Amino acid sequence: MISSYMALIFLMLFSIVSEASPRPDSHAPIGVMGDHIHKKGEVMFSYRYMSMSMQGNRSGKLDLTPQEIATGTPNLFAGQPMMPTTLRVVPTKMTMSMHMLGAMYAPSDQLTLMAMANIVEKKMDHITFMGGSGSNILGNFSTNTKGFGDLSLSGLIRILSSANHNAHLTVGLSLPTGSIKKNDGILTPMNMRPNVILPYPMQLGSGTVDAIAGITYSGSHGGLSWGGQTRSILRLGNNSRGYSLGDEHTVQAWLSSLINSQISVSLRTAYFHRSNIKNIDSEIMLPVQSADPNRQKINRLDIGVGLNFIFPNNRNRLAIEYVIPMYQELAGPQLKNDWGITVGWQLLL
Ligand SMILES: [Cu+2]
Repeated sequence: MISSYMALIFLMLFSIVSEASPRPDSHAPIGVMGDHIHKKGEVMFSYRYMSMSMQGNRSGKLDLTPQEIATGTPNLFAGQPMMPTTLRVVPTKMTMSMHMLGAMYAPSDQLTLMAMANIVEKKMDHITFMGGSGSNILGNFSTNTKGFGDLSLSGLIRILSSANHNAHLTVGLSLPTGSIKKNDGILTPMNMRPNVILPYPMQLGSGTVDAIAGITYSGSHGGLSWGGQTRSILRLGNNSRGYSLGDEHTVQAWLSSLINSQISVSLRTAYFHRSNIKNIDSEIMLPVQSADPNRQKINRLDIGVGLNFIFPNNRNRLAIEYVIPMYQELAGPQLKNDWGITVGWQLLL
């Protein structure tokens, strides 16, 4: 009799513990930002390292060679002094890496506050074609930028909370802590090497205060979990150099499966849209696609595979996700996304 009571108590304790212990898939794949909220009083710190690579050019859905661009793509600045009629500098590859630090704090069960800061490093490789026409190559050069990106501050507001379904709204601001005046040396088609303000994709921030808005849902049943998120970044006005980057919208969904109580694997698909730049930085005037405000729009569908790991103490999480594009349509020519990887560590205090 006593032993069966003991067994019952043990069973109850065990079930309470296992119910209370978080699952590795209670966080979305690590490439998703602001995917979860916290219980009152919880504090979480996170570090993510993101690396992405772009390679080759495309206009619309058509791939273009550097020679095709240098001889066939009109230069926005044609007609101005020293300006060729076609683009004569062609980006061939770009890499970007980012160290992202995040902090979350929940003043109540309904509200989680989140801050994210990052350090960005970018590198772009180019071919410079000789003179105003033809397909003779003058040389190659790379430009590099590095520094703080924009700082985001958000509130995550719970709108649905049940055993298997959760949802929250995200409202926030991105503050223009990233530079929009980064410069570096380039090689011009006339064989000069001036130091110039670099084209838009090499800058580190938007220069504007941006609104962040989104909705996130997540659910689970048995060994499976899933979720979806929409997230938009809306530029408020023009920046100090007179332009505003295109608004960005992401719509995504993911599915995760438990391997055991510590490890889950995930599959994610994300649709990303970015508009062209409005207005222009009057000092960014080069015969290169990246200097054209109307060659910035992106429609892209990505697919990602990931792994989440939660340490037995339930306080530390490690996660990794690898993403490749399935489809991309670019107001081009623009460099195509090739792959991206995110590795993250999250610590619940
Ligand atoms: Cu968190």
